[in-house]
Amino acid sequence: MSISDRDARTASRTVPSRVDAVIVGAGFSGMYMLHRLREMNLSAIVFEAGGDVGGTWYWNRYPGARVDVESLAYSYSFSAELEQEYEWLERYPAQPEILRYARHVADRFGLRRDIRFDTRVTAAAYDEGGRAWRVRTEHGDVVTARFLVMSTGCVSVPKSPEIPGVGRFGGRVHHTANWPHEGVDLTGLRVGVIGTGSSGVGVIPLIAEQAADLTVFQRTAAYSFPARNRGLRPEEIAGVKANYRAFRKEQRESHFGIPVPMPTRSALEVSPEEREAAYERAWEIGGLISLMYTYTDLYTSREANDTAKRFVHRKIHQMVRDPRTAADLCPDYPVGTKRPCLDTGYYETYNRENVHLVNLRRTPIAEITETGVRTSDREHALDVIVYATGFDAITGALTSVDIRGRGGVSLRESWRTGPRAYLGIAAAGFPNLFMITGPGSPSVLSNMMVSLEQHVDWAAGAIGHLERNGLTTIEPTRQAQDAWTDHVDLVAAHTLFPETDSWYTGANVPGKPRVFMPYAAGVGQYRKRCDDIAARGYPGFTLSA
Ligand code: N01
Repeated sequence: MSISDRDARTASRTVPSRVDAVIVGAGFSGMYMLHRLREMNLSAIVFEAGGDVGGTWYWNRYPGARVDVESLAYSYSFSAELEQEYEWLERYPAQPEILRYARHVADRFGLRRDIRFDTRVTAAAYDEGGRAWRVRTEHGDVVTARFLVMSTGCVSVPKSPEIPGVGRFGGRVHHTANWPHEGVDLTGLRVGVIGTGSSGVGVIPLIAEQAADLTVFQRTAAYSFPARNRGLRPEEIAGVKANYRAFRKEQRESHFGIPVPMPTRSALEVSPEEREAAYERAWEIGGLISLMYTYTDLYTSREANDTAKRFVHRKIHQMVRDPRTAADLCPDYPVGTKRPCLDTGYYETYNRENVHLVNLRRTPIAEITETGVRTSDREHALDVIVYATGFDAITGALTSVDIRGRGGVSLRESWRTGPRAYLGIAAAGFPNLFMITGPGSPSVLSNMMVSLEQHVDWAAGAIGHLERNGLTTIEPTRQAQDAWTDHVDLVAAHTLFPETDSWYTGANVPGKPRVFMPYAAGVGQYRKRCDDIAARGYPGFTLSA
């Protein structure tokens, strides 16, 4: 057990009855929020369902779990000392390295003393008379706080696989988002993986190396780009560290929170040869956005997107020997409209003798049985089922807490037809509630580190504004919230995103309203807008004394 583990477990379970702020979640956003509030001499307590800091990186421990943004960019910018002293090892670090970073930050800034681990927040109700939130936990703690910050993350509520017979299977069952801390030995076993999003694409090549036999159950094929992961060279680390301020500025002003040159031309204005060469170069560089950043219109024009789609299909056919398997692995939707995956050897894994792909579009799963998975044509006998079936994303963690604002109105109920949040951070009827990277903000369409720092800074700025001006509450007007929600929809409507069923639109969760949730105009533009609103004294918000 590491020192961090020990500290986390022995941390005091004393819970103050009153604080300035309750923060829900001790992932990267909750940790930074705590740090910011402390700097402002405000008291805060963090409740965290997991046993340590790290959020998504605490839970998602499956083999192959890696970040898809480069480490030197996927890191906090708030402390120059932290930036300089921390040594990243890989371009795209695996889960243990990122968790190590989260723990380092918790230790370095002494965060754990204000975090209560293994404590899930169940409810939060706004008391209009007392102008405070009353927050309840699963252990019966009740804390009164002026501010409630939901740092609950965008992919933190695993989606249950809605397949008949799920509870019947007699073998071992694992979900990638809740992987056993002690690891899982799959040597010599018959394993089935259901789901081929980022988690499936990450875990499949490594399970294939261990298991006697691996069957992949694919409903929707993923676009996966090569990660080209490698160790970082000392000179490139030194180069970024020497210029970190300029690098961070570029990140903040960029579209995705990742500094890369913006494309300037349409995919349709160049010759096929030139286009092919550009896509080849992007494929060689690898990473999440190289290919999607080759031309200006890959997210907005079907015709342009089709050129990239055909390129990736050709690549898949080059990598996968069996033509039928290769064809099954080729997605039919526009590239990039579901979150693309990054992989190391994903497609090549299907050339192994012990790996079989089941195309669920052709032979859907009928049920899970005691001994395996029965598809429409046959039974697949298994020892282990791994669900890589994703998350109730973006809103799931917010609506899983019973949050009630003015008049006892429930956030869950008021979002029944889709989430509504001004700037994606605050909701009308819920004073002093901040949702870090909430629906209607760039969130998952960006480097989350950049977006969560910006939201935390903005929330801290708003709280500071109240403090300095003797005000008690901040709350968006319904009019501003409606206008923002319409604007988010309008921006999305100019892109190809809403055309594809994905967790961005809630289409992966049966019964969830189908709304494209992230704000697609980019983090640079979004930040300007948020800063402008703060500078002008928070138009669109009601501030009360
Ligand atoms: O989840 P997903 P994920 N029967 O929703 C399938 C981040 N992340 O955990 O598309 C059969 O993408 C589902 O099929 P379909 C990243 O932002 C990052 O993989 O609904 N199949 C799909 O194939 C990512 O995008 C990293 O038809 C079922 C898969 O399960 C996000 O988290 C790593 C099914 C779910 O894919 C989510 O990724 C991991 C059913 N009943 C995650 N239900 C990195 O940074 C679902 N599926 C590298």
